[in-house]
Amino acid sequence: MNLQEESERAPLTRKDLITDQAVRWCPGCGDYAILAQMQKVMPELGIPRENIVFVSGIGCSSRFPYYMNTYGFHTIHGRAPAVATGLKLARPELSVWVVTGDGDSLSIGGNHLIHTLRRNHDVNVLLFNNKVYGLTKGQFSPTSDAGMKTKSSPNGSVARPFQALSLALGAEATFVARAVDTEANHLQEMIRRMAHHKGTAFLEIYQNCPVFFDGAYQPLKDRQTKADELLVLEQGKPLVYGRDADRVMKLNSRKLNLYPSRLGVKDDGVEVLHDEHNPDPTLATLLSRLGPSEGPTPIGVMRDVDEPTFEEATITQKEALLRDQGPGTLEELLDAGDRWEV
Ligand SMILES: Cc1ncc(C[n+]2csc(CCOP(=O)(O)OP(=O)(O)O)c2C)c(N)n1
Ligand code: SF4
Repeated sequence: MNLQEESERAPLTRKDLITDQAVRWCPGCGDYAILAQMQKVMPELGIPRENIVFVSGIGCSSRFPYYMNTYGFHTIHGRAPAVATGLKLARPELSVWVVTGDGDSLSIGGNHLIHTLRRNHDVNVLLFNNKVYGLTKGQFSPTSDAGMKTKSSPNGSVARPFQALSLALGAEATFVARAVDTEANHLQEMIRRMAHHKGTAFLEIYQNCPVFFDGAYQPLKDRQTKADELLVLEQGKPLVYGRDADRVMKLNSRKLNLYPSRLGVKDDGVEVLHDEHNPDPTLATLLSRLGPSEGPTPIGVMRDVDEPTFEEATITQKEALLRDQGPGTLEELLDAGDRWEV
């Protein structure tokens, strides 16, 4: 039975998406949890398997396409967005997913990522952020905390870390969200949401590398602390968090920042309602700047706005040119314009 017949016959199940490849991640790696949630959600989306493609760069996370029983490309370091966006332009009917690490996408691939986000290609980008280079054995990455000691920074990294979501919002990405590998239901919901978004959907997943930077996100995961450390964003709701749901992030309009306060307490700040559909990315950017020293860490959708995709714009332009000028030939194209002999 070929893939086409198979997809017409029965809806996909989680099992259909598991490959016969031995999974080569270390025991306890956060990548397993992300793979499991992807294999769970994908069948619900109702996309035929032959229309799904996972594209990765280089790194531990970039082994992902081997483990998804769909089409896939394991490409070169940092270049997954280039392959994925070319593929989507040539075959707009495909569901295209990029899997990348913090080193892969923010260091060598930084430029490719920025322009994918800026152009609003209709692809889904999953950034597994473990704050370290896993595959090459634990060097610091663009998201490593300042002062972090690694084999390549034995005296502590002196660089200021990148905030991946601020970068995405700076490029005015149309869908920007964050999840944590161990928050299974929330992660599933984020995968569903991004799959339904038209345009570049960017999801940063906090992923634990137990071998080279174990516990990078422990306060966000620990049962004792996570209610006070995580701010779960909900559309139209105030930025309330804490185990007693009595803390709130308020906007200080003088300093233009968000700061932790208590519900019911009167001070200089104002409570804001979260609006992921706000076309202005300013408030989403303030959220993306929060981290352990400023208050809780937001997870969920920071921005989800509707804008034309690069594919739509390109296809519309091509159709208009074909209507006005006809199909033309390669010879006509080569003979057109200025020519000179060297
Ligand atoms: C052109 C090139 N430069 C450098 C490397 C070495 N290299 C392989 S993976 C990697 C970083 C991977 O880190 P990250 O993207 O954070 O992924 P992880 O392994 O943590 O999932 C580097 C520098 C390479 N493979 N190719
Ligand atoms: S080195 Fe880290 S990121 Fe890579 S497979 Fe092992 S635990 Fe996972």
